[in-house]
Amino acid sequence: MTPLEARPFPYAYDLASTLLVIIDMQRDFIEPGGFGESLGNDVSRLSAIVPACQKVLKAWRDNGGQVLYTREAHREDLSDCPPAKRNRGNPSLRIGDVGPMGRILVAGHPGSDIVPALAPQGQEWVIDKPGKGMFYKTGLSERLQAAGVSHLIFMGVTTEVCVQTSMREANDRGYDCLLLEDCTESYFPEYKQAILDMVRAQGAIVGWTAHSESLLRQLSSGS
Ligand code: C5J
Repeated sequence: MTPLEARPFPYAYDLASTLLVIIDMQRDFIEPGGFGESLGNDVSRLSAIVPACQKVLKAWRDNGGQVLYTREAHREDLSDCPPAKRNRGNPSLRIGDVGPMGRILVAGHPGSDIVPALAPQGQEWVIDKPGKGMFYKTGLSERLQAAGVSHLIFMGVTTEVCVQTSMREANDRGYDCLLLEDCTESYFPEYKQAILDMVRAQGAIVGWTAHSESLLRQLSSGS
């Protein structure tokens, strides 16, 4: 494919060896009543990116692209949630507590679901991760290697926590990573901007960034 218009320079990738990675677009982070709000955040900032993510997801699927979803979700017995993680920050609801959408960040409870507008389809990969990064205790490295994946295009939340951590983990493992600027968000706009700048600094030290329009144009032109 023609390299994508991106920063700091064009991003060359091949659809067959690239995954669209959707990080933690879960009700617990994006909808009122979930974990994000229990930490005192304004979740409307995050829900605002859903339409842009939907457009990319549709175009990617229409082109036969593969999709990987992550969810930050723990086991029922919280054996994969260190007390330090559960107790930090004194939230009004802790991981595992019962909230309006079931137990907070526990797999199988409604809050841990991907928001309906971006729901996974068919055989798309969905992994639950106990940490911020998608490689930690998930077996993902082996799966990506077996599938011959070399490039990862990221969307999701939050930019400076799970998106950044996953992207850095992937970069260290040799993947060429691109972050879609308008398809990621933070509760703190200044943190999002800092991550976009950091990722593409020093000749793409962590990876590339691009506006989703750049990817959509390329996908619709079939080049
Ligand atoms: C957070 C995430 N922010 N998915 N998780 O705790 O970024």
